Amino acid sequence: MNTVDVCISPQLYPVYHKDSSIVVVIDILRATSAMCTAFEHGAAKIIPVAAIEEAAEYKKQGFLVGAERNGIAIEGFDFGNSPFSYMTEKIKGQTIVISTTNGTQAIHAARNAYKLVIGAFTNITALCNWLKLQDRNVLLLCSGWKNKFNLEDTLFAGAAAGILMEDHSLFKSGDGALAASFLYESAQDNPYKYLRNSSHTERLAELGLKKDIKYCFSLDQTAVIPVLEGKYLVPLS
Ligand code: 3SL
Repeated sequence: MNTVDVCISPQLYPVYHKDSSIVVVIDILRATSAMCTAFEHGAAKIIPVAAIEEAAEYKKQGFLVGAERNGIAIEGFDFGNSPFSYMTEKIKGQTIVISTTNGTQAIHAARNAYKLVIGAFTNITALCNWLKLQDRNVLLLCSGWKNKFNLEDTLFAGAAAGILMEDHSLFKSGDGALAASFLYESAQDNPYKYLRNSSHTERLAELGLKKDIKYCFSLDQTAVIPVLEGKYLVPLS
């Protein structure tokens, strides 16, 4: 039987890696939520890059580029990491480049997975329905914060693992999936409130970004599942 498990940090990814697994990269606040939003608003492809220098090279070549570090949009680029900044006609049909503190680092770490897809509360139902049909191991990879555990990614991992484990014939659960699903059970009535003292919620709130946090916890804003093909994220067809 296939397994669903949760890896709480990109640093631990090599320990969890299996050649046959689908990896779901998660950065709820805010990278993977922003990526889903960009596709929902018509972006054709996203090139996720780990290094700012690489993002700057793409900018020189004329690409639209989003770049963020520590929650702050980097000067000289077109977007930061707010999902709202990707709700624009400007990105329709475009290949855009994104570099973020943790999310694009996690994508980079897992880029050689059998298949890498992007997860967020904003695409959770479409993502889980698709994962159930794949007959594959699933690893929910949390981007965390600078390789540390973070609450919001693990909550999402718990929500997704809970959905995948509903049908006991589909997945065996690793302890990471069990722990994350127990955590989500205690948060699900009001995840936003549950997170109010968490480090990145406080960081974004101090930057005046509470609206982003609320949006990133809204369910099913899109049915798009971004998948990595070579260096590009594209909508799964
Ligand atoms: O860590 C990341 O990749 C970002 O999502 C962080 S932030 O929400 O833009 O601050």
